[in-house]
Amino acid sequence: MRTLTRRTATLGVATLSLALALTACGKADTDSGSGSSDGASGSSSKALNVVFIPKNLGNPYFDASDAGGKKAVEALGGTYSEVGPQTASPDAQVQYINTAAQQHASAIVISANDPKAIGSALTQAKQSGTKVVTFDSDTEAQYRDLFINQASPEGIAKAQVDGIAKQIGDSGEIAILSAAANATNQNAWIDLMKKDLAADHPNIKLVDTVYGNDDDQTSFDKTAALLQTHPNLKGIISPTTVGIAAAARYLSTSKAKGKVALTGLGTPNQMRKFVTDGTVAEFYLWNPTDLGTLAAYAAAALADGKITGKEGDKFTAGELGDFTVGADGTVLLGDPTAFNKDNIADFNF
Ligand code: RAM
Repeated sequence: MRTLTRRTATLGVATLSLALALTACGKADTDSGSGSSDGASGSSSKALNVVFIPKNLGNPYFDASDAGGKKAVEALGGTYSEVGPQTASPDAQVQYINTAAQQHASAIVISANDPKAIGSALTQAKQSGTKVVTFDSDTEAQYRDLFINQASPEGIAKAQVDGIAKQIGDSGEIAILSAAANATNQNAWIDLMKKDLAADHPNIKLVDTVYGNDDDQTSFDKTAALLQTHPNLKGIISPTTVGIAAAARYLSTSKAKGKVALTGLGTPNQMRKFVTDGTVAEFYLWNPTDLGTLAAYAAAALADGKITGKEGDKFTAGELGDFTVGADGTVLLGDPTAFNKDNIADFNF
């Protein structure tokens, strides 16, 4: 666990100047997506105005992460807004990126549904002075200033593969229920999971990978279809909070409950009842609220000119402490946590 430290005096000065600039601009917080339109473009004297764009709205994971972002932006005296599409499709975020850039947002914080599809919109935003921070799911590196990574992809993949292996006696058929087919984060984890399976679990056979598009009903239906298509299925890995919750809901009332294991990445609040009723033994996640907090502080440090996003840059993320930019403009939050019946009551997100 990361040691908690207080914000530095330097950041306090930055906070004050941002607060003064905001007062001058007279813009209150808004959830409507209309950003500040003070006409400046990315200079350090500009009021902080950060636009969060999740993969899709109505996803409790992003509700938690963006709440962390809102709190951090407001603690810095800035204006926060959240806008985004209803569906997690590749280019659905483009219009929101364009609007944020036209309104001269200081920074966009975005989780990408596709590594390329939003690239030219982000490039234009950067050219007009808006800093671009990806978090949770990255784009190709040239389209953003920083990527805030929740945990190492290797650690996330291994936790899920070892988890399903433990639950099915390290042998038998499994399937993956993912998010959108092009999602950068899920696809990176799936590639690593396949490698882990091949290297460490030769008796587990991955028979199918299906996509629920981070949509509850689609994920529910795909779970039903998986069980029908693969009658010998022993386990499902769902590396998406939407997918695992929908799959758990399906399993909890089906005759496969307790016979087909389910693990993956979920939020404790969505999964609590399925751990309690025995549908799910264990699943994994990092703290999405902390991820949003870290992304917001990184965005503010970029917008304020305190960092440029190069390797070795250092900044402070409020009570989360100090962070250093690593290779490829990536900042790492920490390790994933395992949730099961012994600890799930301790978490509320
Ligand atoms: C869903 C989204 C998100 C992912 C989590 C685990 O909420 O796909 O990008 O990080 O699951």
